[in-house]
Amino acid sequence: MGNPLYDRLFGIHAGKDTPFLHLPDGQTLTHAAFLDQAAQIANALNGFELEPGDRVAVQVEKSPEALALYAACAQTGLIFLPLNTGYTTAELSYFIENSGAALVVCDAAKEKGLAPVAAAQNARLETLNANGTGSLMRRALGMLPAFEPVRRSEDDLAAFLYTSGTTGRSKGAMLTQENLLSNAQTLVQEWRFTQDDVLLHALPIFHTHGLFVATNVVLASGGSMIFLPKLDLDDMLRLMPQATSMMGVPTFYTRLLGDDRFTGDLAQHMRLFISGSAPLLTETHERFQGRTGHRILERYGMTETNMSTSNPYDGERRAGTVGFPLPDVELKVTDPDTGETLPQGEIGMIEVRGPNVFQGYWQMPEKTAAELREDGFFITGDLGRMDQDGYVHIVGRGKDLIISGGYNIYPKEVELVLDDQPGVLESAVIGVPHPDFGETVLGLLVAETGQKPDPEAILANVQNTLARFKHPRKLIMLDELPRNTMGKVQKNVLRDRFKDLFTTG
Ligand code: MLC
Ligand code: AMP
Repeated sequence: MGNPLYDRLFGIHAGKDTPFLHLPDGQTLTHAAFLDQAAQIANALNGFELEPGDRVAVQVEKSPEALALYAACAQTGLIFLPLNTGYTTAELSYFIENSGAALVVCDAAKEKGLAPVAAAQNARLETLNANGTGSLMRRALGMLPAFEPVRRSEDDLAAFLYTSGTTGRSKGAMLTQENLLSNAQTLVQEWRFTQDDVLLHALPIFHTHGLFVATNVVLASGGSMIFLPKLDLDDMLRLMPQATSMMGVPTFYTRLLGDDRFTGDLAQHMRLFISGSAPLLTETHERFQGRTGHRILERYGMTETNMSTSNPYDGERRAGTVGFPLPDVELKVTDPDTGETLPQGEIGMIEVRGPNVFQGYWQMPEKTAAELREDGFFITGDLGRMDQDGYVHIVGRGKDLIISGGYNIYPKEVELVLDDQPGVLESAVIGVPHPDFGETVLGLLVAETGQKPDPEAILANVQNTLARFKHPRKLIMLDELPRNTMGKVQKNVLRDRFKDLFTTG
């Protein structure tokens, strides 16, 4: 039985002096050196007396050591729970408590704030900094670089990723080893990744895209990555000549196109550009092809399902579509009210089923039951249709969700914070088009009678509560919110009214 996740992604590279991580300073870490480091961390984790299945909540900057911690969790059977580096201590407290994390690993800068949270949870607290220092690595460095992986099966949980909820409470999506492995192996085939690939990796590694799509695909294929801490155009342009492939959210592509140094010549040798996590505008797709000759391959997925569809590697990559369901993934478009499958071509709710689909939300049986049908189909909340050639089009969202630069923001969570601000009677938070982030957050406020809330002061107030990427880019006062006859706020009216706020003038 072994430990399929560890064996098939990491163990297959044991002893190989092949490159795995190319760092921006020119250093290269081999597979063998990376696995040695992972084994040392696994030995350190082993000394913390954790049990397989325990959650390890990790909020650290992107670094080789952070990735080695992921490998070490796989090796020790611990559940890896990565968290956005932008989350505030208030947000982190929820994830740590809700998951019942037994170990919290954070940057030293966050240690003081998190100490009481970890203590309340009886969780151990260790640090890991961007440069690979910290208490965890101090301990790991004294350990043997070998560790016998803990036995696990494909049905065992490997990771929790928290996804925000429509009610404002985040939900921990439980992913098994099989969920991750099956998807990685499918994508290697579909996108023709091999050991000769060098992926330009500038995504964060706390989300599905950067971790389970990009990293797992590279691991499963035996290729290497140019591992950049974040999207930095200077680094990207400097290092692209050494890459064969790139994955990014649409903002990566609009930023590249916005830079004159990004020429067709620079991209000529590249094999593949992939986009996902948010809609890629047809206009971006066409401009990219005009500049480079490459047609970006767009795919669709989510935290709960990993990847579900992809445009073809060979064959037409159709702009404005997310391609076909992946092998082993069933996709249907249903009537959102009845759940009945609709005829091909009609717009409805996208539902998916397959080995990629998660097991449910941690300790939230009602929410799981509401979204994951007994027959295994997951109700994605995305509205779409399948055209006559089988290409899936995402046409909107049935869920009240904003996607800004590939990060998801649930308006309810922001509204709850705005409603609490002095002088505010009520608020509505919507997503409006934005040239850089695709969509951005706009807050509309109604004042209590006789009050004059100060938008600047409110924006300053939300700093400690909400991660920066969730902050409204602007707050606008309204006399009242538009409502329908049922009293429900008509967000479509607001979205229409403010749609040009950031894109013109
Ligand atoms: C950073 N900021 C953002 C932001 N990213 N604000 C809104 N939306 C975002 N996405 C904040 C910064 O804190 C900063 O605050 C200000 O906005 C401007 O920062 P920046 O320097 O322009 O941002 P940058 O660091 O360049 O980051 C932008 C980005 C990054 C788009 C490169 O957000 C990114 O890498 N996004 C990828 C997200 C991702 O991996 N999503 C996949 C989810 S998985 P200040 O204080 O300076 O104003 C998924 C499933 C699937 O969806 O299908 O893949
Ligand atoms: P997350 O919860 O962060 O995993 O975000 C998943 C959501 O991102 C999906 O439910 C979609 O709404 C959106 N998404 C991902 N890929 C695409 C895409 N290619 N086009 C449009 N939306 C996408």
